[in-house]
Amino acid sequence: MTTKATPEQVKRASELRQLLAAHNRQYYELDEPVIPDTEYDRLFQELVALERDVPELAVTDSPTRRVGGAVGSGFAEIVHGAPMLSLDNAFSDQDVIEFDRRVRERLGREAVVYSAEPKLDGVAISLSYEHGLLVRAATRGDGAVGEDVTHNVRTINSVPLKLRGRRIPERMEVRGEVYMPREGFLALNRRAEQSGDKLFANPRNAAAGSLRQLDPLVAARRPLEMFAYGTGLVTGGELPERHSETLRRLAEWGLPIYSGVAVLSGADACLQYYHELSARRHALPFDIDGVVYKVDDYSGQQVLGFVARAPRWAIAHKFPAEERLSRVEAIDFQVGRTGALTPVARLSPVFVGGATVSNATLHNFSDLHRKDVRVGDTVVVRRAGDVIPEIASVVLERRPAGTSEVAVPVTCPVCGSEVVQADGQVIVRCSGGLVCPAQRKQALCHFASRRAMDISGLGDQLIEQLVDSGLVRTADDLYGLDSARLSALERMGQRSAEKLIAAIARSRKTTLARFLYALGIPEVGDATSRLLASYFGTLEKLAAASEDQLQAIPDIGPVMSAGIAAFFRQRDNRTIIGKLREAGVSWDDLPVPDHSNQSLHGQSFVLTGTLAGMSRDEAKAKIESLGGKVSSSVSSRTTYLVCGEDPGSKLARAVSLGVQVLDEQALLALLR
Ligand code: 9MJ
Repeated sequence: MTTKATPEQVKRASELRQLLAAHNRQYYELDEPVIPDTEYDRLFQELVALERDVPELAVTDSPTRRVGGAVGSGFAEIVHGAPMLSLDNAFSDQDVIEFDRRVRERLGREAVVYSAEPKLDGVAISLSYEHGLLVRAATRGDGAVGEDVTHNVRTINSVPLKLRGRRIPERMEVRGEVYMPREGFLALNRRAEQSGDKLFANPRNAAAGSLRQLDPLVAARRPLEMFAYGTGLVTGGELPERHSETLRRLAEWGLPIYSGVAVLSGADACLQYYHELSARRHALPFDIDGVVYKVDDYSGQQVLGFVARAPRWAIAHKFPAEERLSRVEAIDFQVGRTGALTPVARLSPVFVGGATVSNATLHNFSDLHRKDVRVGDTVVVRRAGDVIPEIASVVLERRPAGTSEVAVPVTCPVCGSEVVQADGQVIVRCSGGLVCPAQRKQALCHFASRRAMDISGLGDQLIEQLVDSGLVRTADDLYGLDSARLSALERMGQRSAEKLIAAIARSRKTTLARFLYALGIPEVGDATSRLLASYFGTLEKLAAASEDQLQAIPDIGPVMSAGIAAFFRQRDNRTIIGKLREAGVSWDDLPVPDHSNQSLHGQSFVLTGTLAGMSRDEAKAKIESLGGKVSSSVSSRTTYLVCGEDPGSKLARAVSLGVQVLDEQALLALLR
């Protein structure tokens, strides 16, 4: 029995059709989506469900029956030989298990073999080859008719203009995805930012925008790549009987095929592939948004056929969304260790990238103003991998009336000191220094952190309590704490107080490198701290070094030298260092290298494998202190390859180039 539509359902279906049509146009024709894909999917699924429940709502021009957008102006139309299908989505393991059950039932098989492939997040493309020559390239368009983008696709290096090998069909449509590797995308946006051009929201939009350039010279400068994942109409030749074999054949003919395609039996194996790839996705050089499972044998595919817009023999298993919509409830300013103010958006909690997010960074004020984020805005929140959640963009269409631009604060929100912005710099700083409790708290967190003084049990919350209660003002105060005063703090028992005191006591014995890092000298991270420690050997020598002397050290530039010299000139810093040493913080000084000896000047070293007596950083610092250079790859200009335990491929390369190889003993002899 079919139900009759209620007036509300009729109204909602019409709203959804209009919304989806508008978003389709933004996405496919203008390459400028305003909502995340998941939000689009949600609206789409809502319409699918409505039409399923009330079939009279499923009008023939519903967006649920179409693939993609219309053909944009400026491009010739190309009628696809076989329709370019879209894919149905699975959002959970359960969805995949049900897909597999449906497939098995329809095919009457106990188990089905699938091809599992990463789902590239790019632009679908159809390449027409005639007698092995590329004659046309078209976008998907509406699935039946696409846009002619041959002029641009010809500029993509990975697309063969001529196929090689045997048994190439006379006419063949190759289907695949044009994408932009992440690194190329970031470089493109960096250039756009420098020249004041519009930035692309993500690599997919950048790829789509590049393909739709009318001038192929523009497209040629864009770092586009292509992977092939199937075929359309094929005549005048035969393809194998299985999809996975076709992929292999396409690779033999010179088409780029993703190397991680797997042939798997059953849903469990598919899910395992999915979860493994999901964990590795951010290590790939390009964006993928899920995994595609396809029934591998064409006979099975034929039996299954397709419904409105997607085949029944394939499904796209999507990774959890990395972009979701939320509302900005407030914009606060966080004060960092060096006083830098960072705007932070407080959001209505949203589940994104596998976690609930209620704060998102806006990086700095120029980012905040470029994106023009305001309180009350609906925003796209992005959380990818381990990256801190950020606001990708504002959905301007949903901005409520009466909002205003966020102003740079004139005083520090924590200590009330004046806020300063150096000329031409994006960073806005609180001028309070040690007066500012926020800066002191951050400095203490850094001081106690694992790579600094490594005081276990001294975390953010406890530091907050210690500073607020007045027990600790600067790092040297930590060494004067006793368990009686500590246990007076809320949530602090006698035992944990004693444990903390013991951890603080243990941290007294440290290394010069750790101590330097713990001081939080502007621009000096842990690698630079190690370099400075091995170069100067003692704190006194470093503290007495002039800017010029510092700049003479390899890898230390003018900004860093100025920062280091200024740090040691400051009285407060010298006082705190003195008090820390009085409190018993100590380390063994290192032998001071003789920097007048530049015996390795002009020689280039590459290190491989593990050295027994020193770390790579130490070896690098020693070589550099004698005037030598250390680089990461072997070339004909390399003087020596230093080879430790378990060397990598660099050894073979050095041998083949005739580069002299040194073992650790030989290196030590040279350093002496
Ligand atoms: C992507 N986007 O990587 C398909 N796709 O197959 C793969 N897309 C597809 N297959 C049939 N790997 C229609 C679309």
